[in-house]
Amino acid sequence: MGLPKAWMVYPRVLPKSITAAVMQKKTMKDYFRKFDCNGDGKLNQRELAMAFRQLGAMAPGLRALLAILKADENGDGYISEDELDKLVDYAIERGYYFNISP
Ligand SMILES: [Ca+2]
Ligand SMILES: [Ca+2]
Repeated sequence: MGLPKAWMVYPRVLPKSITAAVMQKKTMKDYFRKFDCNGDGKLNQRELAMAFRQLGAMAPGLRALLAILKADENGDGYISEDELDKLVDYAIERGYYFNISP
């Protein structure tokens, strides 16, 4: 009989996918940070648009605007360090990702 197949596969697959998700978020966070071109510690729409363009966005300006609407919690029009997580969640939700080799 042996163990059910799912039982054997699950424990090996799950930790790997969690690690991948964490890596993905970290990589994307670092990626967005690089686009703070004027060094004010925040991302404005222009800087975000450049980031989304390099991620292959069809309409980076619009994508940046939508990202700000979604992730700008204090409403100042910029994505600051503590809003980066929401920005990353938004980007992943929209299907942006990095190919990270294991
Ligand atoms: Ca900036
Ligand atoms: Ca903000």
